[in-house]
Order: sequence, then C-alpha cells, then structure tokens
Amino acid sequence: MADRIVLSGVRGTGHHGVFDHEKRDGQVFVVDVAVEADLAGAGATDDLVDTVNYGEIGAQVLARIEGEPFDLIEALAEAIAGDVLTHRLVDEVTVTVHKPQAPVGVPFGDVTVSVTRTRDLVPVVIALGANFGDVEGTLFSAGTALIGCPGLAGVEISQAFETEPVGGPEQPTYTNQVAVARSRWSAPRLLRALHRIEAEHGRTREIRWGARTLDLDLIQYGTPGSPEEWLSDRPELTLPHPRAHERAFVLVPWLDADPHARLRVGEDVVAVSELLATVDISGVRVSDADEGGCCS
Ligand code: A4P
Ligand code: MG
Repeated sequence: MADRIVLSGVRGTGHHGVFDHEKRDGQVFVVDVAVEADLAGAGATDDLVDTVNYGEIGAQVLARIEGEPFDLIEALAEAIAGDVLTHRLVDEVTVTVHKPQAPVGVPFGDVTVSVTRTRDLVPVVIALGANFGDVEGTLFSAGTALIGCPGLAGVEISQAFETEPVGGPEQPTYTNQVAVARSRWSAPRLLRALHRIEAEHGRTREIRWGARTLDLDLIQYGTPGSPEEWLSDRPELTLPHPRAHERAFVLVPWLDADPHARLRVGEDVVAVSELLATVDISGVRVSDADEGGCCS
C-alpha cells in the first residue's frame, strides 16, 4: 500500500457550469485531493523538500476553482489532477470535485466527480552488478524482480558481461548488466524498491565497493533535458549516477540494452557510444553464460 496525503474540503466560489446563470452568478465548489507519493524520505529527514507540500496543492486547487470557468466539473477535476502531477514526488492523484449547489432539478445532497490520474511513464536506467555467491542465479532472479516490479514497465535487460573489479579491495570478477525501463514511480520510490530487491537477495552493506551479492544502481531517471529528468546531488540519491560516465561496466551493457542511449555529464548530454570511446573497455567481455554478440 502506497503512502498517501489527503487534503479534503478545499472550498471556493467558481463560475463553472453549462448554464449562463452559473457562469454569471458563480457557486460553491468543494475539492478533495488524495495524493500517492513515497513519504519514507520525509519520515526519515523531517524535511519539507522530501514531501509534497499540501499548502501548495491547496493553493493550486483554489486557483482552479476561482479561475477560468469550465462547463464541466470533469474538466475542472482533470485540470487539478494535471496541476498536482507536476509535483515530482506524486505518482498518482485522485481528485473529487463536489458541486453541492448544482442545478440538478430535484432535491439532492451533493454531486461529485472523481478522477484518478497517474504520472506519465518516465524512462529509467538501472545497473545490476554481482560478484559474490550464485552470481548467475542472483542476476536472473533480480532481472525477474525488475520485470515484476509494479512501478516499472517495458523492462529490457542487456546481456551479462564479465568485468574486472573497479576500486575497492581485492575481489572476484563482477558480472554486470543494465536494465532500461519506464517508471511509474518517483526516483526515491524506485530507489527504495531497488534496495528492497537487493535485500531480498541477501545484500548487506559492510565494505563500500566491496564484493556483493547484488548491487542495483539507478543510473538515470528521465530523458536528459526533459521536464521529468531527476537531477540531484544528495548523497542518498545522486542523479545521474556520478560515476556512470567513466565506468565501462555500466556503459557497455547499457549500449547493449539501448544503442541510442544518452547520458548527462555535467552540462552536456553525450551519446553512450561516444563515452565508450573515452573509457578502457579491455576488462569487459560478454559473460560465458550469455550467447552471441561482443562488446570489444
Ligand atoms: N545512492 C546515491 N545515489 C544512488 C544511485 N543513483 N543509485 C546511495 C543507487 N544508490 C545511490 O550505495 C551507497 C549509497 O548510495 C546508498 O545508501 C544509496 O542510497 P550502496 O549500493 O550501498 O554501496 P556501493 O554500491 O558500495 O556504493 P556505490 O557508491 O553505489 O558504488 P558503485 O559506484 O556502485 O560501485 N566494478 C565492477 N567491475 N563492477 C561493478 O558493478 N561496482 C562497484 C560499486 C565497484 N566496482 C565495480 C562494480
Ligand atoms: Mg550501489
């Protein structure tokens, strides 16, 4: 069950309606908004930037109630839902518009219209890595978990590549893959789901860059330059992933999954195929477990 914020009974006078007298005289509209968003971050940090500010939502709702008149409360509800979905943590919103003084022609208590809308799917890139335990089985199972993740659609996973370890203590060869997908969830919610999948595969965090049963990194969220692109330099979620552009073990599988892949590097957006020309790919080869194709 997802986290929710509910703001109910936002009230104002508007001029929405099909009849001339409604447009002229106005009447009371009442709006309830229920937002689905990941609130675990806010629960941990106690910081307003990690949640959806219900004050801002209330102001948007009132502006719509008092603003440009619509004929139908369906259209008013749709417009409010669109406004609320511009908040980047919001995954889904249900807007209910009440029109208690509507010209219904019979005695009645209330008339309401409810619409539920979700964010547009956002392209995402996830890197998988493992070098401890049953590596092949873990990566297969993690790929299956990504495909089954309710927050993801259209998951496509690259071939597996064996890669020499980069950084960290002496450790076994890695197997790396990259999944490209589209996300229904905000970046923090998606990262939380990735951490859950890691934990289900026995991942513990003791030595940074040390051997691991499974590492799932969110490399990029949103097409670079698009309004959905998630840029963050916060330690708990840095996007795009700060080291992806210099790591053959990410770039090679990513290009395999998406030949048109592009990554933001600072102010620039660079084709992954171009980035590959700038890194050493000698330690990367198609895994014996995978057939066909080669990167080098
Ligand atoms: N975090 C911040 N941003 C992100 C993000 N975009 N994606 C936070 C995922 N996590 C992100 O991660 C440490 C913290 O980073 C988390 O709390 C998370 O909220 P971690 O997975 O616990 O630790 P880690 O993986 O050891 O650290 P890090 O910095 O993610 O390491 P890297 O950069 O992933 O490097 N060599 C080969 N050949 N193949 C590999 O896969 N992997 C690493 C790990 C080193 N060398 C490797 C490979
Ligand atoms: Mg990691």
